[in-house]
Amino acid sequence: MRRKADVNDQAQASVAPDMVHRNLIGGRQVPASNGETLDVLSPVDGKVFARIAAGTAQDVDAAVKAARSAFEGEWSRLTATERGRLLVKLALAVEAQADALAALESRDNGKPLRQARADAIALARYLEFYGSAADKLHGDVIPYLNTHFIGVERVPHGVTGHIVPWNYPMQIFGRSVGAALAAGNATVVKPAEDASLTILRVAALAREVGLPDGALNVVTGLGRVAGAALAAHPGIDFLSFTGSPETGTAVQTAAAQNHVGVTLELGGKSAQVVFDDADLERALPVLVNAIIQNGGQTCSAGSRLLIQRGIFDKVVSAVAERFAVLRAGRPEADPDLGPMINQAQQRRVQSYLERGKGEGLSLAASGGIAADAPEGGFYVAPAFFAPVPHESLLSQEEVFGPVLVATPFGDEAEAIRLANGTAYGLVAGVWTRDAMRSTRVGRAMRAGQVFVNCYGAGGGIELPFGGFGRSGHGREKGFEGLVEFTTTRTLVIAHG
Ligand code: TXE
Repeated sequence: MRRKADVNDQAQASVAPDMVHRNLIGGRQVPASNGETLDVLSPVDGKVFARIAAGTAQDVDAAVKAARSAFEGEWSRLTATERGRLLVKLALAVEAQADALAALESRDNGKPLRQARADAIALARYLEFYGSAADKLHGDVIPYLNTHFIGVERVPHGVTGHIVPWNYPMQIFGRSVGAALAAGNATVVKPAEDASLTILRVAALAREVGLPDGALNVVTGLGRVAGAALAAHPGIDFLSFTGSPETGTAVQTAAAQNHVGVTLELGGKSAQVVFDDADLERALPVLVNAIIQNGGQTCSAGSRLLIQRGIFDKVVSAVAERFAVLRAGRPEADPDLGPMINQAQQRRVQSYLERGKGEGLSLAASGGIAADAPEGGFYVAPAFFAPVPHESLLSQEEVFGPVLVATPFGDEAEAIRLANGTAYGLVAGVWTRDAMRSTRVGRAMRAGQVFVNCYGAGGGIELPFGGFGRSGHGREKGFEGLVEFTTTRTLVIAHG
C-alpha cells in the first residue's frame, strides 16, 4: 500500500529542489541526520509533490538541546511583554501570508481552500490571543503567618514537546505551541508526516519576525521514529499530543518514564441532540456541516444525530436531501469536502461503510464524488445512515470521515443516556427552544464543550477545549490552555 509519505528510497525526479523541506533546529534549516527524506503525496491526486526530512532520534535530541539552550538563554531573558509582542508580530505575518499558507495546506492536506484559509486565520488569532495574554498571566499572594510573605508564581515547564496531527496542522500548532511560547517555554514540534509543510513555513516566519533561535524547533518525520523519540526524550518537561487514542497511550506511557505531564486530545464521537421543539431551519445546515467540515476529519465532528422520535422521519429526510447533493472534489474548486488525508484513511472510512452495510444498517442518503476529481486522489462519498442502533459500531467508534448516523430517542433521560453512551466525551450539541431544558440537558453532557442551538461556533480560540474518557485529558485553547503550559513556584519569605 502506498502511504502519503514514505521513506524515499527511490529518486523522485518530479520534486523541484525548492520543495524539499528541512528541519528547523536551533534557528538553522538542516536535513535529517542520516540525509533521508519522506515523499509527500498530495491527497488531491496521490502524486508526490514535495519531500520532508525523515527526522531521527538524533535530530530530536539536537532539537531538544537547542530548545534547552534557548530556555536557559536568550528566550528566558525576554520579558513577558516582549515574548507576547513577538507572537503578535508572528500573528500579523501569518495573516499577511494567509492565502499562500492556505494554498500550501490545501495541496498538502487536501482540505478545501476556504477551510485552509480559515485555518490560517485561526492560527493568526491563536497567536494574537496568546501573545496578548503573555503578560496578563500572573500568580497569587497567599495569606499565611503574619511574619511571612507567600508569593505563588506561574512559571513555564521548560522545554515542551508538541506532537501535532494532520487534520488541522495550523490550528493545532496555534493552540498548543502558541500557548507554550506565550507562557515562556521553548518548544520542539513534530508535525504529522502527512501534513508538515505549513508548520515548517510558519516556523520560518517566526525566525523572520525575530523569535530567538531555539525557542521553536521543528523536526518532521515518521511518528514511530521522530514522534516516539520526542515522547520518550528525558529532556522534555511537558508534552502536548493530539491524535489517536492508541498513539496517545504510547505517548503517555513514554512520558511516564520521565515523570512529565501530558495533555491528550484524542478525538470523539460527539452527539447532536435534536428535541421536537428545535428550530429546524436553523439546525439543519449546522447538523450537516458539523460532520462534513474537513471531510469529517475533525475531532469535534458532530458524527451522531440523536433525534426525538416524533420528528425522526422528518429530520432524517431533510438531512438526507442535503446529503444527497454533497460532493467530494478538488480542494481548489472549494467543494463540500476534499479527499481524505491518505489512502489508509480512505480505506478506513470505506471499511466502516462496508461494516455498516454488513450490520444491515440502512443508508438514508449518499453524496458523490465530483466528476472532475483527479484520478488517484483519496476521495470518499459522504454517507448518512438512519436509523442506527446505539450499540452499532458506527454509533460507537470514531470513523473520522464524512459518515453520519441518526438514532431516535423518546424522552430527555434517554437522550442524555445515549449522548453520554460512548467511550468518548469531547463535544455535544443540544437543539431545543425550551430554555430550562437546554440548560438542564447541556449540564448533563459528559463533554468538554456543549453547544446549545449552535455547534462549534466561532472557532473556539477563547474557549477551553478537551475531553472526558477516551477523548483524553487536559485542556487547550482559551486562558486555561495557557495555564496548562505553566506550573507554580511558591516563594515563602520570612520577614519578622
Ligand atoms: O494518528 P496518530 P493517525 C484519529 C482518527 C484517525 C486515527 C489514525 O480516528 O483515523 O486517529 O490517524 C504521531 N509516538 N485521529 O494514524 O498515529 C504522528 O506522526 C509518538 C484523531 O494519523 O495518532 C502524528 O504526528 N508520536 C485526531 C500524530 O502522532 C507518534 C487527529 C498523530 O498520529 C507515534 C488525528 C508514536 N509512536 C487522528 N505514532 C484528533 N484527535 O483530532 C504516530 N505519532
